[in-house]
Amino acid sequence: MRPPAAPAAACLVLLAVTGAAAQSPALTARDAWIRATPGSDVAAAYLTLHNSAAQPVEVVDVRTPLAAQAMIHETTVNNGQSTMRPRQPLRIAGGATVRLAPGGLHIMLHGLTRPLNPGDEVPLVLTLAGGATVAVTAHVRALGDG
Ligand SMILES: [Cu+2]
Repeated sequence: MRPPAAPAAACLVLLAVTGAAAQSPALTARDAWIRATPGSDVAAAYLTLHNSAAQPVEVVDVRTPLAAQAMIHETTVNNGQSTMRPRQPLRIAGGATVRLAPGGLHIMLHGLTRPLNPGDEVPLVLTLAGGATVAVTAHVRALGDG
């Protein structure tokens, strides 16, 4: 005979998971924008991230429906040579604000599904370690505008 406690335990686990997902993450994203690059299927997105919790958070994934791939990169200049490399997962210390801005950290968008024009709005979804997501809308600016 099956112990009657098993289905009740499964129910409790399900409730716990649902409760965790409903919590709003400690990370906020704002001032998101994208530099339009005419004629290219790659673009860079910038934004400001703030972690309001005491514990660090990690951004482990970035997605947008308008690009085949999105990933956090960091540009560094060595001996006058500019290179960029993946910086994912991106760790944000408790209470810290991290700016993704031209010349440094950025979200690289590869394989744009259509050209981005100034004024367009592009949804971005950041996934944190643990599974919480943060959605933000990036506004497309013209090249040389910011
Ligand atoms: Cu890049």
